[in-house]
Amino acid sequence: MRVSQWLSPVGFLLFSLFPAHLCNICEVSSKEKDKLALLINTMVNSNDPYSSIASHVLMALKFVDQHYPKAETTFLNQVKLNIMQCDDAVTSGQFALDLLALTAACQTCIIKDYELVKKLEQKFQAEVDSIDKHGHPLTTYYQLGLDVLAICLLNGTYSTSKIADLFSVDSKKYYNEQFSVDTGALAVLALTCVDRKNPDVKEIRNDIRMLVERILKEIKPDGIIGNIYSTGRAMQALFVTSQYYKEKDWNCTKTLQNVLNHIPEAFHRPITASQVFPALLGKTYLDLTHGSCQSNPGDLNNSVPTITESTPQSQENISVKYQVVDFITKDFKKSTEVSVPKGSFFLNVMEKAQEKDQKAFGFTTKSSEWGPYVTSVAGIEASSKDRTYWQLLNNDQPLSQGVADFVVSKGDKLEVRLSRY
Ligand code: B12
Ligand SMILES: *[C@@H]1O[C@H](CO)[C@@H](O)[C@H](O)[C@H]1NC(C)=O
Ligand SMILES: *[C@@H]1O[C@H](CO)[C@@H](O)[C@H](O)[C@H]1NC(C)=O
Ligand SMILES: *[C@@H]1O[C@H](CO)[C@@H](O)[C@H](O)[C@H]1NC(C)=O
Ligand SMILES: *[C@@H]1O[C@H](CO)[C@@H](O)[C@H](O)[C@H]1NC(C)=O
Repeated sequence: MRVSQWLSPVGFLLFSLFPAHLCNICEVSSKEKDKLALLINTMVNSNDPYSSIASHVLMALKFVDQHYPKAETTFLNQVKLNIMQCDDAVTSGQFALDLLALTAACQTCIIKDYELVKKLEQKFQAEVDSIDKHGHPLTTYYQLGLDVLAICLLNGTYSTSKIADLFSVDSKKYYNEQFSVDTGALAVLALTCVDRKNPDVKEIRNDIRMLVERILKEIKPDGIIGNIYSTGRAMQALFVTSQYYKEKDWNCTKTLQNVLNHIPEAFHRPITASQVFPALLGKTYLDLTHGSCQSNPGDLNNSVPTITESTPQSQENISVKYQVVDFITKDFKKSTEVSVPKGSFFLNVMEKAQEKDQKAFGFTTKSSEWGPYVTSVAGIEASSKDRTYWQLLNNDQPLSQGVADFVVSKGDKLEVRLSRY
């Protein structure tokens, strides 16, 4: 059922196929159409040089009937470059994303000619070997989900029993204090692809059932699943697994409405916009191999609506607490209180503390598609080799945003805590 052509008034033609009984949105207000257009705008105007943005945007644009030749060419070249580097440093998950992006962009010849699926299988095998040897993958289970999804969609070879075993629900894989909805949802998509190509493998279906059950438990009263940034991925997982739960278990309309309500402010980065986008059209990564690869010039009208947001300007200062804790050795703990202008970010608090005491609060960051990633504090470096990271918390709760995105409030008890993952 074609539900709507949401964006036609602004010149976009978007075809959305919601699973009819789950998320039957027949009326979308013009404000919401504008919001989808805003996400597209954020994606196509990105000039951040990160290959994960390029691949995610190409995947998202697959579901838009409108073409953006300039952006598509730039992103595609970036993906090709990343692939042709043949760099061992390209992680398995990024390589998988690149292959999915090539598929979305109808570049299947490249995949065949350069035997890229075989290369991905090798990278995936290296992850599995690491699990056998060290008890954890080279990267993360999230990336293993990307690997299996791409290998499966591109008809690579794999053993269903090994995959069932790999994604079985146990704490090491999906929990880092909390259940990772992102990781669980991606595993569901990967396992569902495998299940569709190899029906009746009991263990695969059992994994899916347990993961779906776990994801349903993360639905908040307002419809958000996990946090706002995992909701799109979780929606994709629930779209393809409706046989595993009852209609009353998930009010899809509520979830969709709430995500739309968070546009634009929560999705101002191209990476967040492109990750949430497919679900808002009722699409999933399993649809990447469907649909035509013929170009459809459509009506080229790129006028983009703007939503004006008033950001309150105030001179008021607020005071927050801030502490740095090495939770691994328990050897280091230092706290302070700083005053920052209202509306400041976590990063501003860290800078203020650093000015006061370079030794205790000095820090370094590395830029990424999600903004700055905190790499060291007080001279203590986090390391992916030791699987440690500087975790961000407020009032003892882990944050769902990075230091450059989280806005602090009066009285907050902020913390950076060296932790394991
Ligand atoms: C695995 C993972 C981690 C691992 C990364 C370990 C590793 N070496 O791979 C660890 C546990 C370290 C981690 C940490 C954090 N993460 Co994280 N992480 C993920 C997850 C599940 C998968 C990332 C991935 O493998 N991508 C695939 C590969 C191919 O892409 P990549 O670009 O190479 O991935 C790198 C970045 O994603 C980066 N990264 C991971 N998380 C974050 C968060 C921030 C703010 C930054 C700047 C970078 C970053 O680490 C990856 C490896 O280098 C994503 C979910 C998602 N939707 O992407 C969340 C996610 C990206 N993380 C998130 C968050 C909030 C955090 C933390 C801020 C949590 C916290 N309270 O401390 C911290 C970062 C703190 C800091 N030091 O600045 C959010 C970001 C939301 C947002 N709008 O910013 C996401 C979307 C999860 C969510 N739904 O909340 N994360
Ligand atoms: C593009 O669409 C907008 C909004 O519908 C319209 O006002 C404008 O005239 C169109 N521009 C062109 C070149 O078609
Ligand atoms: C994978 O195999 C299926 C069934 O044989 C086929 O329809 C599909 O086109 C193949 N996909 C790719 C990307 O090769
Ligand atoms: C689902 O949520 C929407 C929006 O919050 C609400 O209007 C609707 O009544 C809910 N439907 C069901 C079946 O609970
Ligand atoms: C807030 O702090 C700044 C810098 O410390 C200072 O210049 C300003 O006067 C303060 N504003 C108020 C309202 O106290």
